[in-house]
Amino acid sequence: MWIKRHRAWEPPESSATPESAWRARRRIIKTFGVGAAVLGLDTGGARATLLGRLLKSGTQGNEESIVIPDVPWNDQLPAERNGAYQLDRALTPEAVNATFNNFYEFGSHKEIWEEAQALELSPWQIKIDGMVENKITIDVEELIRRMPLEERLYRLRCVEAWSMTIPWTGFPLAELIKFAKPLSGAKFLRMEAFMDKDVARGQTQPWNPWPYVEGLTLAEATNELAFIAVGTYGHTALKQHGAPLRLAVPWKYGFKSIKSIVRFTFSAERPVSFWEELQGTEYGFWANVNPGIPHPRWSQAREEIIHTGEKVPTKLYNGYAEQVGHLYKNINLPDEVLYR
Ligand SMILES: Nc1nc2c(c(=O)[nH]1)N[C@H]1C(S)=C(S)[C@@H](COP(=O)(O)O)O[C@H]1N2
Ligand SMILES: [Mo]
Repeated sequence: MWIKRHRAWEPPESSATPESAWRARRRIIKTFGVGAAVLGLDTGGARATLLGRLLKSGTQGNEESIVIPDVPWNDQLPAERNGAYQLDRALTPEAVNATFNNFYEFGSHKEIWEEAQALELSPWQIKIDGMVENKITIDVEELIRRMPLEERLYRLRCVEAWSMTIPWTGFPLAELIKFAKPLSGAKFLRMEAFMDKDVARGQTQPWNPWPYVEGLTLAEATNELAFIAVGTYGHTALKQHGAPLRLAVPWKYGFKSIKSIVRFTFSAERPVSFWEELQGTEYGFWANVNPGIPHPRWSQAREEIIHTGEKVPTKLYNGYAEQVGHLYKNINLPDEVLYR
């Protein structure tokens, strides 16, 4: 039986069924008149079919969701593609990616693109602070103009066992770190998203530890794969993808890739991330993709490629072991900590 009562304190991402599945299921029940009691006895197989149906029905895309923000740095894009990052599958159509998002500031379901349009991108200040030489508050436009932009094709694997592929435009996080000049004692980078209850209704939910926070070790943050995206599909990033600045760390579960960042803080202490604070045993600080380490309540062995309905085996580090595997060789932590 896969139906699980949603408790008010519990974030949707910690439930085996994403919020949108509940809504889709209610639609299915309405359409076909199937009683909840009958569905309550569903087997795992029926669950997979139902989730598959949701992923397909919820991911046909909507061209209207592609609203390119009108910002002064639009002239910086597109940028040349860095061919070093190849995909083993097709790019997800933009209308699909732009319609199916996780961005809890705007709601705990997937269809937040319209709400997210309320985000004001300009002016947008970025604060760099903590253990750095160059403590600074800088306009995002100035920062983007200073950074070397390129395009990269990355996979994204959500902990909810679906995946997509996205062409990001942006710059290596290592470039921002070079600009900040961390002091020798700095070991971690904490990133914080915007906070504005008037714009983001999700932030009025008192049970969530707003603002959204994420963190990396400096070794991870300076790895070549760690990328700050300012664009998607060759233009300025859509608001629903986390404009104006969003992290892309494709070897980690999607929740690590924090959207709409306003602050980078360097520290000696490990920061506590948003999901870790909510449910640390299920969504930890490390969150490296590993098909062999299940989430406490479901398997991570496979993933559904959204829009295609195709289910494929998940790869260690989401297929990026060559770039990041060495980072974890000498870390003496249990697998349930490093990969969850
Ligand atoms: N600020 C913020 N960043 C966030 C989230 C969020 O709710 N708020 N959700 C995360 C999760 S769970 C995922 S899977 C990805 C989804 O990115 P996408 O919507 O661009 O595909 O964003 C991540 N970054
Ligand atoms: Mo996610």
